[in-house]
Amino acid sequence: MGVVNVTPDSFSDGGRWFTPGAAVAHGLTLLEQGADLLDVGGESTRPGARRVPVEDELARVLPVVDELVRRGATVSVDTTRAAVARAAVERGAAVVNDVSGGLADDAMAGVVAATGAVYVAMHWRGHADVMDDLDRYDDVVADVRRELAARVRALREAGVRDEQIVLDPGLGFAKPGASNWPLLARLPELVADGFPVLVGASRKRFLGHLLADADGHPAPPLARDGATAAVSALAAASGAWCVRVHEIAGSVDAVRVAAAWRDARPAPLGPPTDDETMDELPVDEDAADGRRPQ
Ligand code: PMM
Repeated sequence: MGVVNVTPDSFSDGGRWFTPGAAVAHGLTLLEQGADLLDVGGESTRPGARRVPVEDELARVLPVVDELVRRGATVSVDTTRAAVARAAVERGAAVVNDVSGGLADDAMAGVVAATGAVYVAMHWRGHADVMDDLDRYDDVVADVRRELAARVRALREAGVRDEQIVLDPGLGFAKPGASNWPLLARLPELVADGFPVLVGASRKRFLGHLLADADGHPAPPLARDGATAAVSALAAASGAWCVRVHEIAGSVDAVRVAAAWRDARPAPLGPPTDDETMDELPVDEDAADGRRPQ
């Protein structure tokens, strides 16, 4: 999933694709580089960011969705607002990517149920201006899985079908640097919950801290793409369904490496048959002598 931020202030690429023409051109470049899906967003979720009025979000997003759909792209709309989600899906967006998992707008689940769109429910605890104060966890992986399970229950109650749902651990959202790593290292636990999983690590602060210079200054966002691609490879190898990234080429290669690696694995070993037990393995008597229990 390639990111098309139509915002003046995103932390990683703020303002670069702010006009509809620039955003569409950028989206087409990402497609050429191998993106399967384009995520169009009109509201920054940068820590501390203020909300934009819904009319502004619609005005930013819809012309870009229109044109990318017309050009044949599979489009996702990155929004927490039901009105924006509905308008984008009516114009051909296939996916609603909601960083609030439905918590920011009570009407969202109903719109998702009514439209049948694929819905990415991300783990979220509050808007960008307050999220850095909402970062207490007992066990970050267990807490995120439990809170996502609550979102799944609410979505089902509103009539959303399981086949529509994708889950996302919400890296960097109400999560201080260190707590992002267990969410990645233990991704198979989230995958095992049974829904496709999306990972959005691209250029985030915790990667900047990982790559800090000798004086402790974090690497700037544009210097985090190598680390992002490494996360893409490991996330894909851990069973992620999708990675959301700003720089596509490196992550496309990374995901291909993960797929080739997986495909070259031998089939998993089953339980030993009777004539395959350890007792039946040939023993090198000389080498084994000194190590046999007497
Ligand atoms: N991160 C950002 C925005 N949207 N959506 C999902 N599903 N997962 C994420 O981790 C995520 C997201 C923030 O990054 P940006 O400002 O660079 O777009």
